[in-house]
Amino acid sequence: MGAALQGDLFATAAPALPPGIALLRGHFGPADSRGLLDDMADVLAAAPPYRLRLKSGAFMINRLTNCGALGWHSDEKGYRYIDRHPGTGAPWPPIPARLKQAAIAAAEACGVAGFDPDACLVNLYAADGRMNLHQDHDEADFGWPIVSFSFGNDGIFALGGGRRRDRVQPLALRHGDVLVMHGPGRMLFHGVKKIVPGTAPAAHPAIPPEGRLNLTFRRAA
Ligand code: MD3
Ligand code: FE
Repeated sequence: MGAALQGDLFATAAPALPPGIALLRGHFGPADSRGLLDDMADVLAAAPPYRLRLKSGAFMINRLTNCGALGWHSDEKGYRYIDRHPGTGAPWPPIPARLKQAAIAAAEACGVAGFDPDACLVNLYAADGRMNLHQDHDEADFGWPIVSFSFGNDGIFALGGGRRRDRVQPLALRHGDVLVMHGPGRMLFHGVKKIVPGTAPAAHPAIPPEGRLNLTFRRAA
């Protein structure tokens, strides 16, 4: 093999993901994606996305909502799962059957049997959306995975280690991608650095214009 070609291969090879993090690149094709997004549009109508207010009084940059028996929320009492939309006072809408089944199937494809999500956190990123580095630790049993679906513009995801100071590796999460965090991957620090304009293959009413939609399926209780 010529040196130049070998150099190219090394330059373009995707960096290996740590154990417990599985990326199913382009898992959902255009038709599947559209069907799942149509279901999400119904969820967004029943449970309007809202901004969390921080203790400082400032508002978080992304909007969020939930479906499932429980939904992630934060207020003066701190971060936790609650059973109602704080604005409407109504129970969160159920996780649409196709979405729930797709999350279970994605977990199974990564070797996890018996995943039964009771919460789906819906994060809506505008063009300037981002998410600070954090761990997800409000769930009852970290033995269950988190399954993430991405739609819309690419998000430049930052995947770190078990400590906040560990170095992070960038990873583009694209329309139709699925990421599964399990076992040694479950408690890694992670965040979203930026949204890349013009990278979404198609617009959809459930995706913020020029933005990104991320769904994370969790076992909260
Ligand atoms: C890696 N959301 O909602 S999804 C979150 O793109 C969240 O909206 C991001 O982090 C987003 O909490 C990332 C992918 C993800 C979710 C949970 C993880 C990656 C993870 C937990 C451990 C390690
Ligand atoms: Fe997270």
